[in-house]
This record gives sequence, structure tokens and C-alpha cells, in this order.
Amino acid sequence: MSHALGNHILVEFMGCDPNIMNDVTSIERDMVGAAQKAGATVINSTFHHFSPYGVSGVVVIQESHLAIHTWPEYGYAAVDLFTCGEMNAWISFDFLKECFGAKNYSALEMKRGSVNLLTRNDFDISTMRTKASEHINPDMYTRNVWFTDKDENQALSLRYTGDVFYDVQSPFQRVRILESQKYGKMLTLDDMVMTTEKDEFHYHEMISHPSLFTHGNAKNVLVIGGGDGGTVREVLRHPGVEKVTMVEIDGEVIKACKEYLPTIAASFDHPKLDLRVDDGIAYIANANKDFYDVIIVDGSDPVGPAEGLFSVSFYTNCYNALKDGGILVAQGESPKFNEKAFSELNHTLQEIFGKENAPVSLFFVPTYPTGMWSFQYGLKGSKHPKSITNIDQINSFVEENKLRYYNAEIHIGSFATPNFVKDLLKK
Ligand code: SPD
Repeated sequence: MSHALGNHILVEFMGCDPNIMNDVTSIERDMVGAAQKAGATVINSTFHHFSPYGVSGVVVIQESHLAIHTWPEYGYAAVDLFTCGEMNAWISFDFLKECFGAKNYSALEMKRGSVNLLTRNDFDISTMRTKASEHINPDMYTRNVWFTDKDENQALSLRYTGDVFYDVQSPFQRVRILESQKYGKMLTLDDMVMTTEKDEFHYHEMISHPSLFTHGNAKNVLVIGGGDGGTVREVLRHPGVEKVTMVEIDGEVIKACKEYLPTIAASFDHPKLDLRVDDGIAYIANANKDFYDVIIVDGSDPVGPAEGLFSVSFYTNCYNALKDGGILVAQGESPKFNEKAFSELNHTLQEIFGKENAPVSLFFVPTYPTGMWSFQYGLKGSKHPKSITNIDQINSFVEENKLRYYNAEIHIGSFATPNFVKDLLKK
């Protein structure tokens, strides 16, 4: 057989596990593993998850490359194993077949760059060869793996290390702790970013302090959701608060965050905290009437276990559980990403609390799609968050607690809404 520069195996893997075919992290790990198993030197890998599903990626190796495109809906992966030199790519083939759980497969092996058909030119590579032999391979290859939080038309992607610290399918959702390159460790539920080490304070300061300073004398606070612990950490900074009850449906979220996000899950042992792993929707349906000063709904997006946190009955129950003068604040979605959920939630709150008693505060979170996010209020009294008078008290609190997002100006300013948002809020 004539000599060739490279060897190319074109592989069809069929009947693969669809969940694996949609899991960018495990595919990257397996493709890199397949290269290493065959003795290749890995230089770089880049892998992307696509909307609504599918993964594409390439592992660049000193000996050429391994590439993949997956179609989870068909349990199918198209894989290219292109190698030069002595590397035996069939070892990679066998490894991937096992990893993907392929029930069927076919492979076509081709020689690439047949030297009989090529004419060598006088391109002088001797100096480059010397340089190459001086090159020391770094211990770690460069990985380029992306987590994408998306709907069918819009997305936010964060590059992450590819390492997964926690990955558990709870009865409610897939709970993962990953490490993003820019924002540190992050909690994801299903395929949505919930919080990251480096920008969590935007969200947790803004869900807690405006309602507590508007109320001015909250003693009894209920937090529904908030399993990462950031919200109760902020609420418990207020010395006047006597008791915080937190009801989180998913114990796996609490467990993951206690272990891997300890700066966020910092107050779970606080003596004023009554922590319950329970269904917040059922809890509020059975709660005492006129009982809480402030209720904070720190839920995820309206899919999966948080869907009921966007319903009329849930907010009616919250209204009933609030004392007169009480304040409800809820994670309100984005007016640029989830316009429908954003405006429907506000219409529900207007309906229950009254048209003038459902203000919206906007704030910025770099790791949520579009970056523009909201908290929505229900006021069971006449105190409006825009009309606060305790500015000095806020200023000293901000300084004492070294807050990084919230201050008195942001408090008032966050309730100003652009015209397109006003339009979304009109009924
Ligand atoms: N798309 C993100 C919606 C925000 C959900 N809550 C985040 C939890 C932070 N405690």
C-alpha cells in the first residue's frame, strides 16, 4: 500500500444515549480521553452546546484532530478521527463507542495525502523543526467549553473550565456546580444560570434590602426558594429582623451550595433562621393569615419546579400571609428575555395588590441572558419604595456591611422604568 500523510476514520455512532449526546461537558471529557487513551498529545479543545440541542467540538492534538457533531434527538454522533504518524485511532474509536453507549456504528477509513499524488516542494522546514523540538508542551492543554443559558432565540454563554464539581439529578431538576472562567464557581439548575460567585451580590443585595428598608421595621420574614443561601445571608444582616423562615423545595441545591459556594451559603447556621426543605407553594397555602412583614420569592424561571411560583393562587396566598403594611418581592424575570412572564407576573400582582401597588425594580446581572433583570413587588400598605426617608440609615448600613451593589441612590433609581417596560406593564 502506498504511503500517506494521514489516516482519517469517519465514524457514525448510532443508538447513543441522547442525554450524553446533549451533554457538552461529558462529550468534551470523552473526546479528550479518547485522544489520550490512544497516546495523543492534546493541545486544545473547543466544545459548544447548541440551541435547542446538540454539541459540536474539536480536540486538536499534536497528531491532528478529533471532531464531533451530535444530534441527541437521533441518538447520533458524527465523529472524525484524523491522525498522522503512529497513533492508532481505532483505540479512540473503541473508547468513544463505550462512552456514548452506541448500539450501532459504522466506520470508513481513508488514507489522506497519498504521497504518490503529491509533489514535495523545496519549502525549507529544517529551522522550524529545530524550533519545534525546543517547544515544551504545557502540562495543561487549553480547553474552550461553553455553558449556554438560552431560549430558542437568545442566549448568554459563559466559558467554563469544563470541570464539574457537583452534578445530581434531583427529583426536581439537574443541579450542577461548574466553574466559569470569568465569574468563578456557579450554580446551574437544568440549563439555567442561577448564581455565580462573582456577581451574586447584584441579585442578593437587590432582592433583600429595598424591601426591608422600605418596610423599615420588618421582624418576621419568609423566603421561598433561595436554596443557594444568598438571600437569607443578606436578610440576616438586618439587626431588627427577629426570624427568617426559608422554604426551599430542593435539598440538593442547599447541599451543593454549602459544599461549593460557601461564601453564598454563609448563613445557614444562623440562630434566627428556620430552614425547611419543603414545597413553598404548599407552605404558603397553609400559612397563617396576616403573619409576615416581608415575603421574598427567590425562585428560578417559570419552568420545572418554579412554575407554580408565577400563579395567581400562589400570590393570593402570599397576600393573605402578609400583615397590613407588609411587602412581597419576587424574582420578576427579564423584560428583554422573558417579556411574557415578566408582564404576566406584574399583571397578577396588580390584580391582587392593586394597580399602584405593584412596582418593578430593574437591576443588572451580567450572567443572566440580556443582563437586564427585575424584582417585582406587591405592597400591602401605603409605603412606596420610591419614597423612602431613611437615607442616612441606609448609608451607614451599606458602609458597615460593605455592600457592593445596593445603596440609597440605586434603591430609588431601580424603580425608574424605561418606556418600553412601562408599556409591558400596562394591562
Ligand atoms: N434566570 C435566572 C433566574 C433567577 C433565579 N434565581 C436565582 C437564585 C439566586 N438566589
